[in-house]
Amino acid sequence: TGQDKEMAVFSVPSYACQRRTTLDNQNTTLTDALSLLAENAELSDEDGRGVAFRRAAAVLKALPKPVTDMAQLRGLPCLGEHSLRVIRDILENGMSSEVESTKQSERYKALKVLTGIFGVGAKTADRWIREGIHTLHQLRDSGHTLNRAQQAGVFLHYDDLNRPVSKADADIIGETVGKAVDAVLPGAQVTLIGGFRRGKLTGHDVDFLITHPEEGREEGLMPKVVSWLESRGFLLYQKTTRNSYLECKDGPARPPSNIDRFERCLSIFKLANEETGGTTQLETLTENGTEPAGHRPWRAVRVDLVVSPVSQFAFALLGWTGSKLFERELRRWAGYEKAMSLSSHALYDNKQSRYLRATSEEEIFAHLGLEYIPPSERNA
Ligand code: TTP
Ligand code: MN
Ligand code: MN
Ligand code: MN
Repeated sequence: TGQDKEMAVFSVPSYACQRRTTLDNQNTTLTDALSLLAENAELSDEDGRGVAFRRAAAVLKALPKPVTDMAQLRGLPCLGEHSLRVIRDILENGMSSEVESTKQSERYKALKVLTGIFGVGAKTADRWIREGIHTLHQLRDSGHTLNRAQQAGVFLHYDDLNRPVSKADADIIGETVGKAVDAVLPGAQVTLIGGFRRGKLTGHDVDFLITHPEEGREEGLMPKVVSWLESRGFLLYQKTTRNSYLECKDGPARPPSNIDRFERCLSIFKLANEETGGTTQLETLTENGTEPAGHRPWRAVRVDLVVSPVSQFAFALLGWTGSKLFERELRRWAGYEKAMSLSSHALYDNKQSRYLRATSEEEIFAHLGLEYIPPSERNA
């Protein structure tokens, strides 16, 4: 029919790492719905379902135009029965009852509130919910002993840490981190990674990768950077984990999981407010009784610092730029299509039984037989 001729037909490769996914998403209604179901599955310890919804959402993010008709989806990869049902509901009825009822459910709402606490993951949240704890008030009244991270997350900085961080804030923090690194190890380099490297305008945290052009000089760097920052009052919280890559049993060969072993620091930064002088916002008390942001000249921001030896820098850069699904798909591609194991430390070729070196992301894509995808197009 004439209508069919007008309708855009899409074609998309199977792996997200073969696609150019910019931030210009033409299907936000559909991808928001699928992402919510993914999040709910992940928070409910159903990772398989979570990944399936993430993959489906990623396919829609890669389409150049809004989907208007189910027929346009014919032949597209990664769209399972369940995801197609959600998409059909939204195209036909303007909404998916599954998404709406998930969003309204007490369990989902409680999971969101509790995992919004720094240091609280799905498992802890689930345990609390089964004890009837659904809100921050109930958590406080429960008498549970919280660890240091969770105390910072609940009592001190809940609202700040759940407010998006802007690129401008990320740049200011980047300058401070740069100063710290330069002071303790001249010549060391700081690179903005994570969502901001992909061009996002806001994020839930700010991520930095630190290295030094001379292999080995980066050893022991993190504690020095952290002391520099701490002594100048830039840190509200920090937990440093040392590099465990060389200690791991099998040696550096094929780290089995996607969890990397770099020296890293999870921190909460104290970011001074940009604006000149007095408070203009009129806030009273925040929902959870912490001091409102408008009454103090700073805000709390989550910052991740990672230190990599220069020999692993390209792998660390690629592994920490994201998106999370893009990373997962790169590893899946490497394993299934190339018989290689990719981590944030190295690329191992199982057929040749050897590591493949790389000093740039471009080289890693080439080793993997993939077209190079720049960070701004890794927003799967
Ligand atoms: P995140 O900071 O969690 O995500 P993001 O920066 O893409 O998004 P947001 O704006 O919400 O902050 O992680 C950044 C990248 O780091 C992501 O690709 C996964 C990777 N990463 C690891 O490799 N190891 C880890 O332990 C963590 C937490 C992240
Ligand atoms: Mn299903
Ligand atoms: Mn991030
Ligand atoms: Mn992070």
